[in-house]
Amino acid sequence: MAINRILIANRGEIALRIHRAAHEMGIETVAVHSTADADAMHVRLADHAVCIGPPAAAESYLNHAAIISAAEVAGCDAIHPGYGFLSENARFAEKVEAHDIAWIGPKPEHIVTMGDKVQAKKTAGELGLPLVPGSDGAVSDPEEGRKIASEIGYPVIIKAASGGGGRGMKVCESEDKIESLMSQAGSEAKAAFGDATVYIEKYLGNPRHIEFQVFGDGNGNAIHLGERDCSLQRRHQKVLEEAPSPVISDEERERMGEVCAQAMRDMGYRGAGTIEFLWEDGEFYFIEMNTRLQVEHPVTEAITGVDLVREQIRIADGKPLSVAQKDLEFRGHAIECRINAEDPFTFAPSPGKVTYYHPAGGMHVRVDSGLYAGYSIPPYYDSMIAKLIVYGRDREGCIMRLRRALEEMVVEGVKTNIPLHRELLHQKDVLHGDYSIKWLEEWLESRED
Ligand code: MV4
Repeated sequence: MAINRILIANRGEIALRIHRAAHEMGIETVAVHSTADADAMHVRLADHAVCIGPPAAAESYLNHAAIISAAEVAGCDAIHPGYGFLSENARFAEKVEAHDIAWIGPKPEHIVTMGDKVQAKKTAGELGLPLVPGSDGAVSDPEEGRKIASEIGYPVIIKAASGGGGRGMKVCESEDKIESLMSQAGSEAKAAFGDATVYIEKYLGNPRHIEFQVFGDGNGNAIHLGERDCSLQRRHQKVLEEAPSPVISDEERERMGEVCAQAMRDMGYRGAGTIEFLWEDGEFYFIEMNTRLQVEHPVTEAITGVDLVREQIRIADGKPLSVAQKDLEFRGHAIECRINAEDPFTFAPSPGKVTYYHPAGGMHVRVDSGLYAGYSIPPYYDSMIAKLIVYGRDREGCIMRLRRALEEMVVEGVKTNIPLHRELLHQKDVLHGDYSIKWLEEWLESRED
């Protein structure tokens, strides 16, 4: 049973993050990589490395057979999928388990449920999570859509059941457009996801994106680790995340966190999960649940002291959660800046050779990155090259330290969004925690002139 060797089915900073947690537990690691990633830091540090295919992710990081064969050949007893790629692929998770390899992730059935947004919402409602008012499940004909929309009131939003991450959504302001927007949303969803199913919700005009981190042992024990505020985003890409949210009181956290934890107990949820809410005028509205470790998990680690990847591995190994809810304390404030290799004005990706690299350091400063001087950032994957995570006793102290860390950080040879983060951390609204999901895009537009 015990896990002795983990295959890391991912790349970049998260592959390194998983390697570090494994080695701290005395567990060996096997990196699988594409030909484009042969020189990656996590490949160098892993105990073994297996090249599984060409640069295109579909033929390497998404190649079930190549990854499972590598696990068999290298004698791995567990697979960690990281985020993205195969992390929320239930069929892959099932195959892994069918090969008697531990899947470091949720039960496949829960990945399936939460992957279908209509099912997810139904399940969340049954588990007592507050929902955005809307259709009770899928809406198939325009007549039904018109009826529901007039009941909840315009504006409404039409969403694809197989969507998520903002893809396939249409805002509808008035009844005369509902029919055409429903059919548009349906055909776009069919083209993008092979599933035309849509549902309808009240459109919230100016919400915050607040998500709760949860963890279950798969046997009915579960905890929450507080919330993260991820409202600062551009085109559904988060730019900066923080914990705790500047707008959530200790009482609200305890209340909503407990609702989330109880829901996970009732489900028998296993592993790491994130329950996403829109928050407006003091109310939470469930939108989706992510059945994976998230990019921004380190801000939760900073304020709780819990190593979330270690916890994932322990649970996959059949061990109990290492911390009880009553022993969890939320202390201080943490902010993460996602550092991307991109033009800070046009956002065009900027791959290429890193000629000089100086990460920030000092007290309470964490840089999760596989970057080094001489490394060539390949053009085939996500542009995120580092995460800068800073902790402070309070939000103001955290921001002052983060500004200092951003001053120190140097990446040469490629363009990065470090200048954007420096500017962002001087904006009055950001300093006051006064922002919604619309703030960043509006600020970027106003900055252009
Ligand atoms: C919404 C919404 C407003 N009202 N639902 C976008 C991603 C997907 N997870 C859900 N999304 C939204 N759902 C209702 N009823 C606005 C968004 C949304 C959004 C949500 C979170 C973070 C950033 C966002 C950016 C644009 C729209």
